[in-house]
Formats: sequence, C-alpha cells, structure tokens
Amino acid sequence: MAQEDGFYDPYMFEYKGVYFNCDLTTVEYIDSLEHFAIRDSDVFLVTYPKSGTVWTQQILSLIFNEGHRNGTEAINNITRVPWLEYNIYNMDYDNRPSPRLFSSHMPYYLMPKDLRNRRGKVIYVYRNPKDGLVSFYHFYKLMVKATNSKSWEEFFERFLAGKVFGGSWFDHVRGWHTHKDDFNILFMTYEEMKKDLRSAVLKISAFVEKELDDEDVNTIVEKATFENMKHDPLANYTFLGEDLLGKSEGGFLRKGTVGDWKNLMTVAQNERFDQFYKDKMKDLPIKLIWHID
Ligand code: PPS
Repeated sequence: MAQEDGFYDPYMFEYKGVYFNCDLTTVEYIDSLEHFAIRDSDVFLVTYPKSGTVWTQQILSLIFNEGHRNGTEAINNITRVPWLEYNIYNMDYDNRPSPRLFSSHMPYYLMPKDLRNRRGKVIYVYRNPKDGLVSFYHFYKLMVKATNSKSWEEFFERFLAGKVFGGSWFDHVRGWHTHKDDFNILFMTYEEMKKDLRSAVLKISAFVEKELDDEDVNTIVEKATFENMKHDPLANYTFLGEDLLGKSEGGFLRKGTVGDWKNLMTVAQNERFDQFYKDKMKDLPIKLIWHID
C-alpha cells in the first residue's frame, strides 16, 4: 500500500513495483504465474488500465467464437477472455480448451516465463495517457472499493506517481516496448482502433491467424462499436455488479473518444503532464495520437 507518501489506498497492495486489487488476488498467486504453463495457441491481451481492454476483449472473443458472432451463445467477455491475475470466477485455467484467451494488466516482468520465451501470443494495446488518466479518474469514482480521495487534482498527481491499480502508465508502456523482443507481440493503439476499426480487426485476426470472411468481419466491426457495446450486456461490464462498480448503469463504457482530456485538464496541468511525459518517455520511439479532428 502506498501509505507513506500521501497516496494511501486500503484497497490495493504493492508488489514488485505495481499495485493490485486486494480483494481479487494475492502475492502468492501472482508469484505462481511465473510457472503458468503456456500453450503455443494462447493469446494474451495486455494493457495498462483504461486503454481499451474491454473493447479488445470483445473483438478477440468475436474473432474466435462463432457463437458470440451469431448470438447463439450468451457468455460474457470476462468469461471468454478472463483476467490472468484476477481469476474472479475461479476458473480452471489449466484445463480450458485451446485456444485460450486471457487479459492482463501486468508489467512484462510478471508474465509467465514461457510467454517471455516467445511462446503464445501477446496483443499489447496502449492509449494516449491523457485520455487514459481521465478515463481512470471517472472509473475510480465508480469503483466502490478504491481510495475515497477522488478529487480530480489529487487523482492527477496520483496517476503521475503511478499509485493506482496497474502502477505507472509510463513504466508499463516503456517496459513492454523495450522488452518487445522477448515476446511474440503485436502492438495496437486505442486511437488506431478508433480511427479505423475494420483495419484493426483485420490486423488482429491476421496476427492470431484466424481466417474470417467479409461477413464475419462486418459482424465483428458492428458488434464492437462503442454504441453497440454500451448496450450489450455481455460486453458492457454491468455483469460485474454493484459490489464492484456501484450503480454504474453502463458507465464503464463512458464516452469512448479521443481527446476528452481537454475537457478536464487545466492549462497548467497539461503543461506539467507534457513535461513529465518528455522526461519519462523522450527516448522511446512511440508516437501517440492526442486528439482526432
Ligand atoms: S479496464 O478497466 O482497464 O478494463 O478499462 P478498459 O476497457 O481498458 O478501458 C475503458 C475505456 O475504453 C472505452 N471503450 C471503448 N472506446 C471506444 N469504442 C469501444 N467499443 C469501447 N469499449 C470500451 C471505455 O469507454 C473507456 O474509455 P472512456 O474514455 O472512459 O470512455
């Protein structure tokens, strides 16, 4: 817990530089994942929180499951693409049929050893951190069990300090990019998905080697739009219930836009953010999209 530096949050614990939800996992379980046996057919969707995880879960499950595409199966996204570090439905991951799909917010160094030896596949989705911060701020306000110091000014500082679930955006993105050669990995950005969803679906399906016909692709694109997902009870996370997200009423899918940070960040905060970003990320060759006209 980040107690000593003014960012105390009783609902998370720190482990090896990142923060986890106290109710949903343990140090022992995270440690055990080092030896989690990977199959070549496994696909891991990895993100820093609020970067488009649920969106990509939806795309992946639609790519892999015909029953999800044609509506003959009613299985929610979290069951189809469960969290590695948060096994909230107590599933038997070892005996799941192939191909197994997983989600994770973990840094590269906590992932199973086999995955770090280029077995299985990783799709890493990242989003410009100003929008990620704003999305996270709204998410914290929904969450029942998260720090109750939720003013925008404080959350802004908390995010820069990395004292939030998932740790520091800057360390997460840097870590995965600089260790990319250890993994069989595809990088995607939230913004490219937003600009051209169809191309994003094709890119992901090519990477996971799933052939789809035009009709399948059309269905996936349609079911993965913000509007459709917001009203899809299998995709909009209302199934998590009020214990976790309060009376969110679909608020998990909040706006789904690029550039919303401009509605919340002050000029001074924006300048501070830009400087912080420059200091932390200057030598990393990634190009982010901060707004779409
Ligand atoms: S979490 O809690 O880490 O799993 O959250 P995550 O799913 O990564 O991020 C939530 C944000 O993604 C937006 N979202 C979408 N945007 C565009 N299109 C679609 N289909 C879509 N699905 C989810 C969601 O609205 C959150 O962003 P904000 O900016 O808060 O709206």
